[in-house]
Amino acid sequence: MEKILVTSALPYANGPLHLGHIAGCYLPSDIYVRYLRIKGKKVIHICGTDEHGVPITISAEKENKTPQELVDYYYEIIKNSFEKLGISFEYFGRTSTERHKKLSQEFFLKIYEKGYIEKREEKNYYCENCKRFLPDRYIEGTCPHCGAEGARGDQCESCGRWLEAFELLNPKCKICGNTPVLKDTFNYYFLLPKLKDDLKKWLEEKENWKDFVRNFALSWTTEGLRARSITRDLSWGVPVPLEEAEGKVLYVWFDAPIGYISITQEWANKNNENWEDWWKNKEVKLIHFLGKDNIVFHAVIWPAMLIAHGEYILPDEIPANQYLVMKGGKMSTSRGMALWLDDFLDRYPADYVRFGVARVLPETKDSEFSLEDFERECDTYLANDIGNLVSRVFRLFEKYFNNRVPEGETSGEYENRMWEIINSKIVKIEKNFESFKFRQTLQDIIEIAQEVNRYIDFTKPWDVLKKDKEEGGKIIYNSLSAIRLLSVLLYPYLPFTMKTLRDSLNLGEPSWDEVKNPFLNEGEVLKSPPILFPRIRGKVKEEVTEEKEEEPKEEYITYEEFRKVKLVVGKVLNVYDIEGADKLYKLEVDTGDRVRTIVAGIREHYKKEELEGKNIIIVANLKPRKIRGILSEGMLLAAEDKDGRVIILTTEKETEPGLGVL
Ligand code: B3M
Ligand code: ZN
Repeated sequence: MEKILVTSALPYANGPLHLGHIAGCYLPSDIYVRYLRIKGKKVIHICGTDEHGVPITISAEKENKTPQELVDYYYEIIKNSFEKLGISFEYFGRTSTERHKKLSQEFFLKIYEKGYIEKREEKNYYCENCKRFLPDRYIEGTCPHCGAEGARGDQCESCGRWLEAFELLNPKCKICGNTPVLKDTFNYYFLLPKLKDDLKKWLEEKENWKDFVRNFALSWTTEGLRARSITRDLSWGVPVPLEEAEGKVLYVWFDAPIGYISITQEWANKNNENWEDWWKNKEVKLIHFLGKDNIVFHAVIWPAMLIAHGEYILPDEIPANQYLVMKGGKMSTSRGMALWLDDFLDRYPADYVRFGVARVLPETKDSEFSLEDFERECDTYLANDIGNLVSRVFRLFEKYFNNRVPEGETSGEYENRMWEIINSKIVKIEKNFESFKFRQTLQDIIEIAQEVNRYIDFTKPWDVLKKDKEEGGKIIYNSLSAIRLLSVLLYPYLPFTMKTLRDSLNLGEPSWDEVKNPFLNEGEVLKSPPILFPRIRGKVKEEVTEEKEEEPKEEYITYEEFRKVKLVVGKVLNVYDIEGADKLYKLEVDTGDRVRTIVAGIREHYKKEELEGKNIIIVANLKPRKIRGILSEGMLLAAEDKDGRVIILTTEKETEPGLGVL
């Protein structure tokens, strides 16, 4: 059986997670591994905290903790948040373990002995005020490539380039703001140019990678490939395993990816598995999920390390994502600017958060997260399209069949149509899951739910069941089976609610066989599920429909649909009677663009002079239609009170005709 080793970038244990992390890496990887498990693949999902390096020591200093205290603290926090969000790792480890230290040192020594690492004398920045060397992130300055301010001594977040501290323009000590001086020291350099040809060849084969990932990596093999320092004068980290190198540790980006292996070892050790069956097995597919600022390290440096080492497999896929931005910029822990995951999990159920983020996954370009869209989409798709579908079907199922699955033909005019549409979507969904297009996949799954709703709207089981139980049972049978299908397809996105739904269908872990054949067993007794997706905004619709259960469901329109309605202010110029129509007036209304004729049924309610000169609200883009031989070019808005009196809507203040209505 195909084995797939999936990793998610190891988050630094220096702060809580934000939605940018989730969108960039952890949600897509979790959707993917859940899909693979449904497909029956042998998969392990490995992650853990990255606990070394300057990001940790800087945060520790800021929070007045030792680095160890800091990573212990954030390891727990991060692990818990992932659990709450339902991110399913086979193992969530950390890089401060003995095992990790040992493996990283072995790795270093092996490629050192093979001649890929070289000691070099050099000058490093030293802060005379703080009396210390200033490795990478302890220095900030202007990026020499893109000119961004606040570029760090190891990388510029703006253009994503890996930097050396000495390249920065106008360098400053991050701790005290002094301009540092250069002082003699030595470091160990990873001789990347030696691996250039192998790397290039390996990358060129990756034709199906996302363009921005492959191109970014390839450009490195042509331009940016030079020897890089992989050690630091720092006391926190994995000590360089050479006597002459006392006081030096490995650069965090050297040891962090090795964490994927050491954490797999940890998992194997605890689960009686053999880690070498994964990392030294050419049959295994290795997939790294990460955000775009980590591409260089995973698509260039890490593969180079692996090639140099020689015993391990190389990544097959790097489905990196771009950034999720809030209005105003990229989220970033170090800049304290973010939508914090834990805040969201306090306010919304985990599946809502997963759904909201999945809708805006930055798969090919940066995407923006807006709270308003998030809430609206949860109500539109989760509460209406999916939640209400389940409740409307179960309501009838319970009432007419006492929850016992009726016999049901699966063919018929409407059934054929529905299943045909569903089946063609499934082909697309499967393909898109395989190629990491989780946003489109979710859209297609929603469209399946909408199709099932349409099927029910057309067939009207609430009417049919009153006259013909068998025919109505058929609609219920097909709808329930489609719901079962949805419970599998949505599982990667909404694991908590789909588990609840599947419990009520007497089903356990989902499997792709159910997608091929979703039909339920006749005679089986199911349980009615609770309301799966209460609305976030406004009243819970389920309560409303409960009362008038045999009515067709109240139709919601989306904001996009509503926006198509063009409402404008119109000024009534003249009002005429229409012969032979004692309820109608013909109005001439100035709508800014022109004078329109509108026929309206308000003659019994208004005198002509009450209307003339009034500002009223017109639906301006309603298709013109003839009423009593007169072409009416719009509709005026009015309210009706309980005695049947009609009251036209006007503007509160005098306005110009043609004003758009918000
Ligand atoms: N800790 C960077 C980050 O959290 C880094 C990833 C390591 S993956 C081996 O963005
Ligand atoms: Zn200083």
